[in-house]
This record gives sequence, structure tokens and C-alpha cells, in this order.
Amino acid sequence: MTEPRPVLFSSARSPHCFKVSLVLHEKGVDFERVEIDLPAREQKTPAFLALNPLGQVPVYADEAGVHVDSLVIMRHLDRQHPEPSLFPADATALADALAWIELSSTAMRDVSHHLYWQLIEPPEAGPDPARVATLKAEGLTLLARVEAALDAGDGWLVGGSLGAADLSVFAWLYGYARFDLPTSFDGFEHVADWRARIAARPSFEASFGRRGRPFATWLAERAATAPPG
Ligand SMILES: N[C@@H](CCC(=O)N[C@@H](CS)C(=O)NCC(=O)O)C(=O)O
Repeated sequence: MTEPRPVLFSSARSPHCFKVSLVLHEKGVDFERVEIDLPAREQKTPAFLALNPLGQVPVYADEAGVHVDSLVIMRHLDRQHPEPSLFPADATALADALAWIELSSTAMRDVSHHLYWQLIEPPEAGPDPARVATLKAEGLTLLARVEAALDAGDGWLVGGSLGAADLSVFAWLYGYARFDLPTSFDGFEHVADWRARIAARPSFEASFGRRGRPFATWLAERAATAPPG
């Protein structure tokens, strides 16, 4: 698949897509955003499965091919658009950055995902208070880890400057505020400051909650411009 402009197939609801969008904007890449309607299960349609057989967003298509998985896409972007570099060159720092990204995609994602289905779209029987308390405690433990790392690391997670680790962790932690987790940032001053600094960047404004062109429109236009045969 070759596209005149790179395309990010994403969902406005997805933190995995949010972080890739942050990286694209930090790097100043000119790309098109196409919205995949997750509640409508557009990600499981044959047209989308042809792009990603796993049926998940984000997917990024550019002249080098079709790329799936947020970490794979971020690493690819760092190669294709080296400035500014968002992954450290030093092996130890790179391992640290990848560990933060992994933590954000696993433990931080799980807290967010399960609290969402307890508090924002609760089960018919209502939220389970014990489960919510456990999840919030896990969330606070994770925030404490980020707080300690920012304190030790000059206000950024790795290498003393903004990187993919910050953007990935931020994308998952940003939504924690909806769960009153924590109700204030008392005790998390470094997290509060770091969160405000990232949210003040133009990449945040250009990414947060951004919906792309509908997938159906993109498919129709593509079919209309495809060469015959
Ligand atoms: N490892 C993948 C996970 C992607 C993922 O879980 N995407 C979610 C949205 S945040 C999704 O597409 N969910 C819809 C589904 O699985 O049907 C990545 O990092 O990109």
C-alpha cells in the first residue's frame, strides 16, 4: 500500500494512538489521521483486518509499508524522522526507556482499562468497591514510581529530556484524573509539573481526543482513485 501522505489509523479513545500522535507531532511529520470507530467494531472489519490482522489500532502506513503496534511505530518513526530523537542512543538509557514504555502498556494500561469499566461505563450491577479500591491502590503505586523517577531524573523519565518514554507514560496516566486518582496531586508534585509541561506542548493540543476522517470515507476515496484492474 503506498500513500501520498503517511496515514495514522487511530481512535480518539485510544491512549496507544494518543502517544503515537504525540510522537508524530513532536517530530513535525505531515500525516493524515483516519478514525477507526472502535465501539462500532470497525477494527474487526475485513478492510481493517487487511491492514492489521490483529484488528487493533494504531496502524501507521507510509512509503516504507504498513506498521502495527504503538512501540513498533514509534521506533520506526525515530528512524524515519530522526529529529528530534525520542529514544536514547545509550544502551542502558534505551533499556530504561523501553521498560517505561512496557510498564505503561501493561500495568498502567490495566489500571486505566479496568477503572474505566468500573467507573465510567460500570457493569449493570454497579461498580465493585473492593475492585475499585484495589485498582486505585495499584494506580497510586505506579504514580509513586513515576514521581520517584522524575525526582531523580531532572523532571523527565530518562536521559534528562523529553522522550518516547515520557509521552507513552503520559498518554496512559493523563486519563487517571477521570478516576479521581489521585483527587489532588498532593505528594505527586513532580508528576503534576511534568503532566502540565507535556500538556502545554503543541503536540498535546494536536493529539488529545483528535478524531480523524472516517474510515469509510477514506476507503471510498481510495477505491475511487485506485488504478483500474
Ligand atoms: N500492543 C498494541 C496494543 C494496541 C491496542 O490494544 N489497541 C486497542 C485500543 S487502545 C484496540 O485496538 N482495541 C480494540 C480491539 O482490541 O478490538 C499497541 O501497543 O499498539
